[in-house]
Amino acid sequence: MNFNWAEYLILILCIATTAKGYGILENETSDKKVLEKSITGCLPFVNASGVHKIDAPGIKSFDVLCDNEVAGPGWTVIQRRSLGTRDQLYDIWDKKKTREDFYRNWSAYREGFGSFDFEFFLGLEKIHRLTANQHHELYIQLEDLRKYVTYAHYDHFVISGEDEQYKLSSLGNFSGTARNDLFWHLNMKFTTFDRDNDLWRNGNCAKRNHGGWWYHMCASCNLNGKYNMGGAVYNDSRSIYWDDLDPLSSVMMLIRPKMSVK
Ligand SMILES: [Ca+2]
Repeated sequence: MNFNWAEYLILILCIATTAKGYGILENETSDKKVLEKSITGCLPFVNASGVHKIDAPGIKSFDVLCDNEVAGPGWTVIQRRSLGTRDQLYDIWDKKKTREDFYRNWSAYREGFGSFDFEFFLGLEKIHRLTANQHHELYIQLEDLRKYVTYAHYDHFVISGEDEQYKLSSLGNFSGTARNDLFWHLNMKFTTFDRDNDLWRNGNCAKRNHGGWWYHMCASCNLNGKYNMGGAVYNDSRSIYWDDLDPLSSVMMLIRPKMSVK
C-alpha cells in the first residue's frame, strides 16, 4: 500500500477522531449505567410520600419532596405555595415566622430555596437536569381563596440549561380543568429582578410581577408571585395567579417521568 504524506495525515486524524469518539461514548455509556442504577425520581417511593434523596446527571444527589396524593403515585414536587398548617399560620400571625420570600435573585432560583414542610422552589438547575435526562410530565394544582381546586397538566415538560437561561423549552399537550395559561410562556427564558430575559422592552417583568418566572410580556400566570393571604388583593399583578388576577391560596407544581404513567 502506498500512502502519500497527505493521505497518511488524514488517516492519523481519522484514527484520533474515532478514538476520541469512542472515549466520549464510553463515558456516556458508563454515566448512563450509573444513572440506570440511580433513583432519578419519586417512583420508588409510591408508598412513602415525604422527603427522599434522588439523582440527576452531572450533579450531586439531592433531596426532593415526593407526593403520591395530589395526582396519583410517584410525583416530585418542584414548587409549592401554601396557606400553611394551623400552627404555621399562628406562628406567622405571632410574627414568630415569616412566609417564604419568592422575590429572589437569579442564583437563588438556580439553586432553589425554602423548606419542604412549607413553601419552596426546588431550583432551576435540578429541574433542568431531571427534565433534560428523561421525558417528564408536569402537573400544576391550583386552589383559590374559595377553596376551589383546578389543575393544568402538560405531557412533556422540559427546562433548558443555564446556557439557555433555563428556557421553558417544551410543555407538550395540555389537559386540565384550569385554562392553558402556561402555553403563552412556552419558549420564554427565566427572568428574575437581577436578570431580565423577558420580552418587555421597557422594563423587567420580575420586578413588575414580584417573582421569578418564564415571563413573556409579562404573565398570564404568576405562581412565584407575592402571597396575599390575610390581605387578599384582587387585580394585583404581583400576586400569585393563574389566568386572571384572582389570587390563589395554594399551588403545587409536580413532575414525573412520563414512562411511569399508570
Ligand atoms: Ca425586559
